[in-house]
Amino acid sequence: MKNKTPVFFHPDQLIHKPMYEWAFGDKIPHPESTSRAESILKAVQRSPASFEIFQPDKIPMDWIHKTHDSRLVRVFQASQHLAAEVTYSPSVFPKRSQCVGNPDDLNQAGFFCFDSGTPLAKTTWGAATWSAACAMAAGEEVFYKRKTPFAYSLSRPPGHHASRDLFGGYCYFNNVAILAKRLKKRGRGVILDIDFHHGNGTQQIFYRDPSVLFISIHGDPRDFYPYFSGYPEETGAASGVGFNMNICRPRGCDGQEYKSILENTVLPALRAYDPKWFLISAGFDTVADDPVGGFTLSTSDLHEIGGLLASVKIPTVAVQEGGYASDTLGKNVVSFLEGMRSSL
Ligand code: SP5
Ligand code: ZN
Repeated sequence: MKNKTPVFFHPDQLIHKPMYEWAFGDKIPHPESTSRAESILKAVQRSPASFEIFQPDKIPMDWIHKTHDSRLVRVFQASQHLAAEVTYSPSVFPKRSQCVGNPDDLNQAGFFCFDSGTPLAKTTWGAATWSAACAMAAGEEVFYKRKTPFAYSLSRPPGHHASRDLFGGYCYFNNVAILAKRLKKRGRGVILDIDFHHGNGTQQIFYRDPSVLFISIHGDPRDFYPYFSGYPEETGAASGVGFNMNICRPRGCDGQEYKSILENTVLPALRAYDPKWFLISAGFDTVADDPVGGFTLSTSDLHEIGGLLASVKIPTVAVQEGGYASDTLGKNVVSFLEGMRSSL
């Protein structure tokens, strides 16, 4: 591709600073740090011939409400009343059948959340809405203004673990789902999730929907987060049966195996579906040196993977999800994006 690839980012995404997460009793430094986005930005800025960075416009709340329950949205609004220095991780997660949950009372935030790694803060609302705005702006460029066949949303905080009415997995709003809901008017489409973790939130949102094919490749949930979903038997419900595909691999899956999954399983399914749009939940916690994920992909594997995905020649937006090897994250993202550009 000769034209520059637009990249969307807003500086207020950096005001979100989760400090710690609780991991099975241990308090550990939070992996979803601001340095992740900074690493990506720096790497993108180093290739001015390939990329141009833009700030997104604010998005209407309607777009968020098409994906998320208004009570979940209220939890993040209530978080704006927290003191500036407070980060608040819910640690009581009641059984939903036994109570109602008050979204305006942060003591009850655990009702709307499924893990202890996703803290609330005064800044959550601002960062999460800008993160979603980046995905929407990237979509605007590709699918509405039709200026480019491909754009990248530097979304952070990430989104794919957030479902209609639950936050978790470092995710608040499901950025890729918010864009997909808008694109449904243009016909059917595919969301491919290449983050190391199962995209449980995205799966939930489109589970009964035959007009969105969701495919996720991830670490075996018997051993890896999110544990409770991501199994191959989860194929969709009601008229959505057959339009949800989970492909899981054990620890150690390498680039060669990953690429053969794409060539032999994912790309044929994608082409057969004949989508009008293509969204990639682009997580980079699949690389060997990632401190959270368990696969062993390399930077150059990501380049080839980008090339394979762009070979389908469908207008595409890649939305940033996970990826925690902060020193090399920027390089990995650019390698993937350059791989896509090379076959566009
Ligand atoms: C978007 C995304 O990738 N979310 C992943 C959430 C995974 N949370 C649980 C990870 C387990 C914590 N172990 C971290 C070890 C750090 N050395
Ligand atoms: Zn992940």
